[in-house]
Amino acid sequence: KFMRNVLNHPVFVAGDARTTFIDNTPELFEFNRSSNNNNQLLKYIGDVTVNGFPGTKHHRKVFVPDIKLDKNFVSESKVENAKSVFDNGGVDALANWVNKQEKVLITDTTMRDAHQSLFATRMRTKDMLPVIEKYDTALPHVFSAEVWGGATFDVAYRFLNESPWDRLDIIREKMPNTLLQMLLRGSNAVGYKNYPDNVLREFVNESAKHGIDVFRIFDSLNWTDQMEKSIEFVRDAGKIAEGTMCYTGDILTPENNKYSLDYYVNLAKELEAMGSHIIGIKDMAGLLKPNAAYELISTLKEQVNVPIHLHTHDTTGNGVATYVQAVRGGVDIIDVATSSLSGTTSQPSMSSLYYALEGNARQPELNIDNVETLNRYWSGIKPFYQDFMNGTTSPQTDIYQTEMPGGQYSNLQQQAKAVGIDDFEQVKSMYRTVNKLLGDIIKVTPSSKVVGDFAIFMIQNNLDEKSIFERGKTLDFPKSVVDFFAGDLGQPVGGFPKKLQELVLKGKKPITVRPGSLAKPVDFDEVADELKDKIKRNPTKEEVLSYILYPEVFIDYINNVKRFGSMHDLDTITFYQGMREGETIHVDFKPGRSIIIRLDSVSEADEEGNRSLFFSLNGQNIQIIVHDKS
Ligand code: 3PY
Ligand code: ZN
Repeated sequence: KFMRNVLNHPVFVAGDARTTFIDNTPELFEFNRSSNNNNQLLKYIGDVTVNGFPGTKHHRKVFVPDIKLDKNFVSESKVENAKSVFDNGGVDALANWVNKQEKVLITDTTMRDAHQSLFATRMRTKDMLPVIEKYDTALPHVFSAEVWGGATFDVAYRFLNESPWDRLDIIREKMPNTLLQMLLRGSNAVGYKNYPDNVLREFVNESAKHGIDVFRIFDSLNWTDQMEKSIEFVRDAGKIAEGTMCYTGDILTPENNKYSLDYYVNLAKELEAMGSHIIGIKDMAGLLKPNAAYELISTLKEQVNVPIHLHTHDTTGNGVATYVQAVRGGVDIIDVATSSLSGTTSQPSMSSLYYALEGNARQPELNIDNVETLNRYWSGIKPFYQDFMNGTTSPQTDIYQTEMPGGQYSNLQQQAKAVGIDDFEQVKSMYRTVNKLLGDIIKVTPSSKVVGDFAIFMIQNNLDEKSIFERGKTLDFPKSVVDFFAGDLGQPVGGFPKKLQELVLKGKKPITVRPGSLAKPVDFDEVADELKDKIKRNPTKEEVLSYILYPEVFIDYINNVKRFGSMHDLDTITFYQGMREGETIHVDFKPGRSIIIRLDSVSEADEEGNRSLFFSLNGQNIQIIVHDKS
């Protein structure tokens, strides 16, 4: 990669690569860290030390466990697995192969949904690396590893100072023998709003090029019109399209809701007819009860021909029981996470499931010792992320009533606190009321945000299901609620509640067609020019896409990289918490090459609010000045 970067560099191409080339483009020569890189890194450490990292506390003493993954692995030689079948025979061969497996296959969500659902997607690539390097030989029998998509894209840029594309490249390179899976929010891609079709196509193509094999495609209202294009684009890219239905309500009590067994069977058939290679079931809130799982899966297995892939969250505590029944019903693939990053709002535990199926012919094929070894590693890095944990430590059975997705449980709590609402019970109860007011909709990103924003708005304005109709005319509703009623998210099952829609839209006319069909295609060249102006160089295709999806977040990221350089090699404790006086850290930026940084002291702030941090870097004293924002 290094040689490619150098050889493609415009200066090199122009035949102008004298020694200043190295001085002017230090980022290409990382193996020889320049003092500029080191200064940038110290600036970053200084800034976090003085000003903290959003959402973290400054801990006095942090326990850093000694974690090594070098030993204790049973390496399995290359086996026939989902990836090899797909690479050799394509999608159809893979679907046949999955259908033929007696043992249930698993998807490991540890590096995507697990940390998204437990600690706000804050896991850094550095902490994944040791596992990524061992993965192919440690767990060769998994169907796939979910490693990308959902919130990881946004959070990588916004909080981790990482490019999500680079993360994917690293994973793809080190895990060539495992199917890589991503979560795609249908027409919302990895964002929160609709994008024009040509953006979606480009995004799918680039994701495929960077290594995604399986695209789990869902729509937050289960509106298939919104999934059709994504399925088509994934198929065109030669990859695996997993058209997915979000599960809500309870098929065991169909009289209470519109999401009946028939509803899901028809939806699955529609997704199959649209070209889904696999049907996904996304139980984002953990509402699928064990007997319902058996009913749903066994009926789907009779009614559709493609494999069934079940995803649940363990929020209600019944995840493994649900899986055991789904396995009995004939499910082909199920989603689990490493034990230490499983449970509650995350997926059920991989090893618990393994043992729950002891003596069952469908027990997944796993080297359980390797599973435990990897788990010890994950368990060791978990404390790094303690500040981002959502505080849920036990099953939340009230979710059966609120139907709130795992990922939202913690977010909404923060959102409510930020506007002074501490009573989360009140928020949960209002969430339920609002869902009824909206006509009982599917709740998952971004439709779940509509319900959450609306609930907070109701509490802030002292409204209930009656007074909203009396006072609604004079109120400005939250933007997400207006957009929802305007049809910008698509059409909910059974349509909009008309009275409320009129109240919210105040004369604005809602759309009833797919928003993407109205959106003007993006002119990529034009956007590239605009971006070039901002970043003062030619952007790559991926960068243009990132800018289209998250314009401000992306520019902030570029500015941060300019200011602080790459933080890839910095340990996670220092990344989030900076250093304490007297502390020494090692930054290993290449095997066998490291720098040693000690923070000797931090001065009081001067009149302008600046503090001096006295570091020693490989024995050399360096002073860094940081503005104290407090
Ligand atoms: C996402 O869209 O990020 C989700 O995980 C929804 O459940
Ligand atoms: Zn999920």
